[in-house]
Amino acid sequence: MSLIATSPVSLIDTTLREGEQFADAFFSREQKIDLVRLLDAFGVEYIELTSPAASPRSAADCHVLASLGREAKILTHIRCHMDDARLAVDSGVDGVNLMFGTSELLRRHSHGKNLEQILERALEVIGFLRASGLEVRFSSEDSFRSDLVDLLTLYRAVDAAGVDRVGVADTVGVARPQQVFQLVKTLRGVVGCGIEFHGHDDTGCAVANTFCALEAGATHLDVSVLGLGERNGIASLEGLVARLYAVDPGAIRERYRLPLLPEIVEFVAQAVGVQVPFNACITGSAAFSHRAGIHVKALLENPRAYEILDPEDFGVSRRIQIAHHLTGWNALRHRAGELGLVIDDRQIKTVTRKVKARAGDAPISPDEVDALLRAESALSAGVTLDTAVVEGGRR
Ligand code: HCA
Ligand code: CU
Repeated sequence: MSLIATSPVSLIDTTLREGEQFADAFFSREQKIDLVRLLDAFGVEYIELTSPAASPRSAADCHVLASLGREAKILTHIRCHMDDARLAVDSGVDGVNLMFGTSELLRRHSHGKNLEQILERALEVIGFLRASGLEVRFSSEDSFRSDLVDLLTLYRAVDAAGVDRVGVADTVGVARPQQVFQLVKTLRGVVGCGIEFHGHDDTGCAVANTFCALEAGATHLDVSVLGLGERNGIASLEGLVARLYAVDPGAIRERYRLPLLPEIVEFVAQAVGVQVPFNACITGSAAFSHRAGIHVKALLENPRAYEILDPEDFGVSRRIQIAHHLTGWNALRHRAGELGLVIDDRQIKTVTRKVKARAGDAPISPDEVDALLRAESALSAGVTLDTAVVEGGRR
């Protein structure tokens, strides 16, 4: 049994909280509703929203989104403060993600509180939220630059106070996968509640760090569509889904409606006015594009040779490039088959030589390659291309 099949991992999509903090993001109420519906249909277990304390608009949207029929639980992300907690309860959400800055830097420059004061405040807010019947998570902002003893003291105390989970946040994207593994593993031995991980991508480690947290015993993983968030964001939904699928495709196919993923990514990209990056996992334009002759030869015999993810599971197609000087004859034979052409291997090799020669000097288009294949095929039928076209036209 894989890690994923046996562990009760939940995805917390925070596109509508962390993602709202992305430089160019603006979500209208209608877009928020559509996105909650899409994410819910996809099957994420939780959706996190901006705090109702952030603005009148956030408060109003929180009410509306929490009242939608859905399977996913709705969380709101608030400061560890009674005023914010009251607003969260009033908004009708299922749970609250609380956070407090614990690093020396944040204590000094943000809220100015010491450990005792942080704990006192946390216990008051946690008690209130639990009494109101909400799911509660307590997280320490900037966990990796916080004192380990302070951190564990705090987590132990909030665990004893009955939180559903504690959160580890790599707020500045400084953590390395092994560090994440070690901290979460240590924490796993200290608290009995769930463990959430939230990782920023400043150094390109967000998905790896998030996956390492899972391997070390985390139960809840934060993601956002396209990885949107402060600065260059956090682990992306599509990246983490790819990562999990690579471990256990069956379990992930069963748990999530994978063909919805490209639609969700495109929807969010349009909403915030960005292009889906060409190299985004699963959804980027080049994610299933194959070029080199050696790759294509093996791929055509067995796609698994060069694909760890099956594009069909995500409702997308693989693209075999035929118009490049790296193109091999297997790709062209495959293309001829798609075009329904009668053409033998010797002729395919002739076309391959022509493609390599022409495409070595300047880019050529797939249409030009198709035309070369058609012309060669027409030769074998004993007619010139012009006649073939005319005869085709008469049919
Ligand atoms: C931030 C806060 C946060 C919180 C994460 C969490 C972070 O916007 O700075 O509550 O788990 O990265 O620390 O997103
Ligand atoms: Cu964050």
